[in-house]
Amino acid sequence: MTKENLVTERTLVLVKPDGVQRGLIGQIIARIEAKGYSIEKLELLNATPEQLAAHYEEHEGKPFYQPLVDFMSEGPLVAMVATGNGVIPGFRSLAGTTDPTTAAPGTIRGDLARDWGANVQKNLVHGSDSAESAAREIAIWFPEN
Ligand code: RTP
Ligand code: MG
Repeated sequence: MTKENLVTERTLVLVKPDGVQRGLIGQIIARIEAKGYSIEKLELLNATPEQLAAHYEEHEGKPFYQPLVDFMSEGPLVAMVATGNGVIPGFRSLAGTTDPTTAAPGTIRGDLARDWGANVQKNLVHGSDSAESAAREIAIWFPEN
């Protein structure tokens, strides 16, 4: 089977409000495209409480949950569907580890983000962590499909 015949994966990427506010949308998209992934859908929007509750349901009850939802409501974010073989782990790798303080140089978080917020890590991007998460999250942010 050639690479071209493999089923194309989709992942949900968010540029979080800190990334939009800091003017980093273009740099983040450029890194995704430079890696060879494609942007299939893209929208700048203000997240609704319902979208954030659904998106972060796995974190409900954790100490950083409410600060996280508040941070994600601070301003507009960019929701994207990125596609390409291996894009789910591939984008997580491009993003770097959750804490930007220790995220590796060369990653989005390692290069472009710095420290912890008071109660939550302002780490610029979100990427789905599995095929199941991607399908669930794409339906939250692009419900028309
Ligand atoms: P993401 O879901 O945003 O792609 O990031 P992730 O998988 O690396 O991190 P996850 O554990 O799913 O946490 C979701 C987001 O919550 C914030 N967070 N803050 N202790 C903290 O301050 C803390 N822990 C998590 C981050 O914004 C993280 O990306
Ligand atoms: Mg996560």
